[in-house]
Amino acid sequence: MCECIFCKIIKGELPSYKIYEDEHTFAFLDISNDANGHILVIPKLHCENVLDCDDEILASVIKTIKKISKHLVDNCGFQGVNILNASGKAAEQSVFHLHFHILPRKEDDGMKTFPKLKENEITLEELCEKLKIKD
Ligand code: DGP
Repeated sequence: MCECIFCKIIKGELPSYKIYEDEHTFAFLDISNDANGHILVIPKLHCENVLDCDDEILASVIKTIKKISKHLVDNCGFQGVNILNASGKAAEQSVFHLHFHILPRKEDDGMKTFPKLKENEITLEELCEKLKIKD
């Protein structure tokens, strides 16, 4: 039996506030009840995060994220969204069923959803050499 809490939410074995559902995806309110409507979008097929997610399933999750984001802006009085994902323990993922957070934003909401990080000591050129995908 699957012990994953998000799988249980999809199956209705745990309660949730559903925002949207289609064949491959499910969206519901985050339990934290913060950020004027913090929404989680997940695939129905279990995977841990973006690193092991099937490409087509991931595409359907992104499509649902766009649909909900447009709805928030077109119909719910928001002017933008932040879309966040943690993939892996090192990235502070806490529930290991792929999920994207949607945070609806208003221009004057005062929320700080992007961390200001310390500037690197190595140059952009060095970083690019280290990180780029080589043919
Ligand atoms: P992350 O840290 O990116 O893995 O986010 C996990 C999110 O999942 C966190 O914002 C809280 C949310 N969450 C955890 N358990 C539940 C639950 O049982 N119901 C709902 N609706 N959200 C949950």
